[in-house]
Amino acid sequence: MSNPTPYDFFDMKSLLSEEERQVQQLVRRWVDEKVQPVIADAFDEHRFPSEMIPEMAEMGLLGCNLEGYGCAGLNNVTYGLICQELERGDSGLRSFVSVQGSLCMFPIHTWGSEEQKQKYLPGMADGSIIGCFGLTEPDGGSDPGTMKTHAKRDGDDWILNGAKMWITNGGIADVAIVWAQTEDGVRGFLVDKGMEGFTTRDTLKKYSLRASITSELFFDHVRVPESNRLPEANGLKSPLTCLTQARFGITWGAIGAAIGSMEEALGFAKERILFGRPLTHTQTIQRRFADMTRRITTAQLLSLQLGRLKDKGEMHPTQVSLAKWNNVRMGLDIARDARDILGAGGISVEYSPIRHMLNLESVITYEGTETIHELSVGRQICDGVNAF
Ligand code: TGC
Ligand code: FAD
Repeated sequence: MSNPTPYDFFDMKSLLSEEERQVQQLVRRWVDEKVQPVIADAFDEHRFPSEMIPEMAEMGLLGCNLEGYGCAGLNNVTYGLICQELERGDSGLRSFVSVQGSLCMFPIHTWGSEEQKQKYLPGMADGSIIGCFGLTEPDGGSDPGTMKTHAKRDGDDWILNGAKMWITNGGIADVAIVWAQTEDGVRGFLVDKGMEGFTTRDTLKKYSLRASITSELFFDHVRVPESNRLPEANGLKSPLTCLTQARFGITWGAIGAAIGSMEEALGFAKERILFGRPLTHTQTIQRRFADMTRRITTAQLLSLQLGRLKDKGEMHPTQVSLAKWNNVRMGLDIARDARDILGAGGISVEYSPIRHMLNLESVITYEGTETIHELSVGRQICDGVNAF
């Protein structure tokens, strides 16, 4: 019997395959060597470190759980572990990978024509084509069914009008997956950068996800060929299905942010001498680290079982909702507590918890707010009654 360790208290490692462990180690090492030394400055400078895209692509992280077209074909648990390690670095990197893989490559892979798959997927896997996903609009992201962006058929083309807001990667994207209302319901369109009438504007002065690009997208009579419509995407269910993929990764990513925060605070508390003894020798500090360990461990086991269900094709969207709600709340609470344990130093970007905490303020809002996930779970257990 081995001693439980802080960040793997229930020996989750033993539940992973050799391949899952190896990929996790690879990404962890890369984050420690390449991301940790520079990410605080990138956050401070409000800069997405796009120079890291080729390296992430080289490691096979983009669209890693998809098959073919240059994708790595890894299982979903491995995808989750990748998200965890990236977000231990910064939510901005995990966001980039979530959007590229789960929100952009996934719909092309699932509902695209063969021509679209050949045109976009290999380039998206090797990082030469960047995608963004436009669902949210200024009038209320929680209720995308009321979207105003619309596309009208005009011969062999569609005419797209409207606007999207809060779009990750928008300003650097080569292609935007845009969800629009049509006479036949919601449909998905591949809007290429440079199409006439399509413009973007970056959202500046954010206090969260500063190492990530967030933008508005504007469509003013953009002529989109029918060949750029996702032929098999049909109704609001399609974008919501993409969200389920990305939310799954977020449940793991939040664990990474929590671990990153706790590592920093625990290292500090062991060294900080107050009242003649290290902080870790006091009862309340031990209780706080014990509580962090309890919550991280619970989240790890939740996400692992979710991943095993997903790999068997048995994962239900409301299970993802419960895990996103639980794990992001856990990550945010731990980041805040770790920030406090660091004392005044904790407000400096020199330490990671405040960065994780600020980032998680976005993560708890995007991909469905905490309330939306609570109501999704509530609806599931209360006979499907919709209380939204
Ligand atoms: P509702 O009637 O519930 O559903 C319509 C149809 O969709 C199906 N469905 C889902 N399918 C797959 N996954 C899910 N999560 C699904 N949720 C619903 C549902 O079964 C139904 O199918 P059918 O066959 O009966 O037509 O729709 P509703 O209008 O009542 O809305 C439900 C609600 C509130 C849960 C949904 O609108 C919602 O999830 N709202 C939150 C929106 C959201 O999360 N937006 C995120 C935008 S993208 C983003 O934030 C990216 S951040 C990326 C980053 O940087 O990492
Ligand atoms: P609203 O929907 O206006 O919600 C406001 C408040 O009302 C929230 O607290 C909410 O929980 C609450 N609320 C809503 N409905 C109810 C109800 N029925 N009962 C009680 N309370 C309710 N979107 C994309 O499409 N693509 C992206 O790439 C993307 N990236 C993002 C990146 C960042 C950094 C951020 C912050 C957001 C991003 N989003 C993206 C948008 C995100 O998905 C939305 O912000 C989110 O869905 C919430 O929508 P909203 O901001 O309009 O809030």
